[in-house]
Amino acid sequence: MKDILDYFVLDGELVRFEPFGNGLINKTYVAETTAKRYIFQRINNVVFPDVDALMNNIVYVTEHLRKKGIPTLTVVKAKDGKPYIHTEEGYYRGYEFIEDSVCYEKVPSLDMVTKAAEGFGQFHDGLSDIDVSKIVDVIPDFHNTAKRFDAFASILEANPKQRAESCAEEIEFLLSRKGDYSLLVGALEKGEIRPSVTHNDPKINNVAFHKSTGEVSCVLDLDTVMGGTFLYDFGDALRSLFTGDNEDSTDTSLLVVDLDIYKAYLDGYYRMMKNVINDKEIHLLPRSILVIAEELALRFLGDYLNGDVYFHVAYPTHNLVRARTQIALAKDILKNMGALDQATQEIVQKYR
Ligand code: GN1
Ligand code: MG
Repeated sequence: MKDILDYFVLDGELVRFEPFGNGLINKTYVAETTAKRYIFQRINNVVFPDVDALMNNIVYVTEHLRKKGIPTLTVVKAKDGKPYIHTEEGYYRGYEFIEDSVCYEKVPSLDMVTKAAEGFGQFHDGLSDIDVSKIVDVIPDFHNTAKRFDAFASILEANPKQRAESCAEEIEFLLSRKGDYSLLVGALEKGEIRPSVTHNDPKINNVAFHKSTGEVSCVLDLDTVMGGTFLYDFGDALRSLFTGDNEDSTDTSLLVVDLDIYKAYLDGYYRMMKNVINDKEIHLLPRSILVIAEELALRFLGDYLNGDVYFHVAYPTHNLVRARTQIALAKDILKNMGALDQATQEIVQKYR
C-alpha cells in the first residue's frame, strides 16, 4: 500500500502510514510525513465507475472555493499532474489532512445546527457562479424526483416479488402525492430557479468543525457533487436532521418536524445565501424537505418491491420500515407547512 505514495507529490519524508476512520464506501488511510499529514483513499470504483469525472468535479469545485478564500479540501497531485492514480490495485487519491477539526455523528446543539448550515450555505453561495455544465453527474438523475417516481411506478407494475399487497397504504400515499415530485425539477426546467451545484450528502457528519473555536472548517465528502438545485441539499439536510436516528424505527411517531431545528438551520443557511436566493426558491425551501422525504420513501419502497437490490437490509421488511419513516415525516411536514412557511418568512425578514 505504501508504494502508492511514490506516485504522489508529498512534502517531507514518510514517517507513518495506517488505516484511518470507518468509511463504508472508500478505504481510507492516513499518511504522516516529517512535514504534514495526508489522507489517502482507495476509491470505490464499483460505486463510482467514472473516477476521472468524479475527481475532475472535485478539483473544479475545490479550486473555485479556494480562489474565493472559502476553506475546502485540498487534493494532492500525482507526479503526472493528475488528481488521482490508477494502478493494478485500483484508483487512489489523496487530500491534505484537515488538522484540529472534529465531526459529529449527532447534532450536539442548535448552535451547531446553525454552524453546519453556514458551512453548506457558504459552500452553495461560493459555488453559485460556477459553470454547472462542466460538472459531470456521477450518478445521473440522483434527485430527479419525477424520474424516481417513474422508476417506482415501473417496479410497482411489475411487482416482481409480489410484495405490493403488503404495502397498499404506503403505495396509495405515494401515488397521491405525485404533484409534489415535479416541484423542484419542474421549477428547474421552467427556469424559475437557477441550476446550481449540489453536494448530495449534506449530513451533519460531513461538516468539519474547528476543535477549539467550534466554527466550521469545511464541508467534506465531495464524491457526489453534481448539478441540480441547492434545494436538493437544503431539503435533504433538514430531512436528515428531522429523521435523526429514526430512519429504521418502527415507531413512526418519532418522525416529526422540529421547528427549532428548522429555524436554527435556516438562520445559518439564509444568512450565507441571501444574495443569491430568489423568491421562488424561498417558497420552495420548506417544500424541498417534503420532496426529498417523499423521494426517499419512493426509493425505499421501490427497493422493497424490487427485492432489496440497492439499500443494504438486515431483515426482509427493512426497506418497508424505512419507507414508512419517511412517509410519516412527509405527512408531518404537510401538517406543518403553514408553520414552516411562517418560520421561513421570520428568518427572511430578519436578514432583509
Ligand atoms: C444513502 O450511504 P449514505 O447513508 O451516505 C443514499 C442517500 C440517502 C441515504 C438514506 C448514494 O446515503 O441518498 O439519503 O442513504 N446515498 C446514495 O439513509 O444512494
Ligand atoms: Mg454518504
